[in-house]
Amino acid sequence: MEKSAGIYVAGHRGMVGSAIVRALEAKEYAKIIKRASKELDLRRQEHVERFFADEMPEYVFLCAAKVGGIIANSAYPADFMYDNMMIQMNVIHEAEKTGVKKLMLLGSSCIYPRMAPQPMPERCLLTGELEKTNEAYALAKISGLKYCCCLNTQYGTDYISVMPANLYGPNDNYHPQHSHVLPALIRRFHEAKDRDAKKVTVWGTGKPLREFLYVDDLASACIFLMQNYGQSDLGNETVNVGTGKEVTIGELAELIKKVVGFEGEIDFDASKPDGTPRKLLDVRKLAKLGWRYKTELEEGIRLAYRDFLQGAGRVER
Ligand code: GFB
Repeated sequence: MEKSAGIYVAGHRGMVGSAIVRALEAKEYAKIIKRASKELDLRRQEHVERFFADEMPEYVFLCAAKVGGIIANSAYPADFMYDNMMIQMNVIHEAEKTGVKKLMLLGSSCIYPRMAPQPMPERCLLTGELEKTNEAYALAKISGLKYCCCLNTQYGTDYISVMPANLYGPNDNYHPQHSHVLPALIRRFHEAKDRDAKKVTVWGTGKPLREFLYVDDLASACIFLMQNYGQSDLGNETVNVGTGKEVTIGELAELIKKVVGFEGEIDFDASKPDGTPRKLLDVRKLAKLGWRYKTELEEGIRLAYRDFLQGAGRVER
């Protein structure tokens, strides 16, 4: 990626897109193209067509997506499927039509089968049933990934995809019901501390295992891969991005409790879904290419809590 190239970051206001913009700016990329969703609705084909014809970006980071935690995914499967399918098909299709040199699609580790071997290598995609709570989102992401592969095969493009572990960090969504576990618990422990509450409720049994990646580390991996990885290197496969480490939800809750400074007890509400029991990414492919994460979980939670405190009052975008 040349420093003067036109680089479109789709979804630049979201947690991932904003981290990629920060990383590109730090590396002095001069022409970052951005559009807020109010200015450009990526679900509308003719709008996307016009935007690509006008701007002619050379590189695209496709971070725009409808995302959410386990309850949002289960409650709004139709929206998760429609919005993500439309955004991806429109953007990737127009990229190919207008000759974008390289495109990166951002997905998630939930695309792999619920009972995949652990840690999950890229090649276990489509070898088993998906986790029901996020099937719609996973199917949309798998379609986007496969559409990139189809274009690479048919038209010789170089469109790649990355599948990160559960992300967290600045600009996260702290909505009490719709967010992911880490920001949800930061908010819940913080509010409990403020109210001098005796207990905080954590959903599920606390036993599922999750791998968490600080979003600035993901952004660094994305720019690294955009520069050092092409679809032909690994035969059209996606690339996992994670730490290779996991914690139980119970352990995560204890860590957040410590960082926030809450002194009461933790209660588990087993009437809420646990979701997939485990989803640890096999990150050997990325390690072989020469990238490793920097931010350990406790340090990352401290940074995320600082972001939460700075944005107090902002709960959902
Ligand atoms: O973060 P989360 O919603 O995502 O939930 P998933 C992870 C685990 O944390 C589940 C538990 O076992 C939840 O039961 N949990 C405990 C909580 N307390 C809470 C809470 O207050 N809020 C939330 N949200 N969870 C999502 C997928 O799955 O992960 C998406 O639905 C996407 O498609 C995303 O892949 C990264 O890891 O279960």
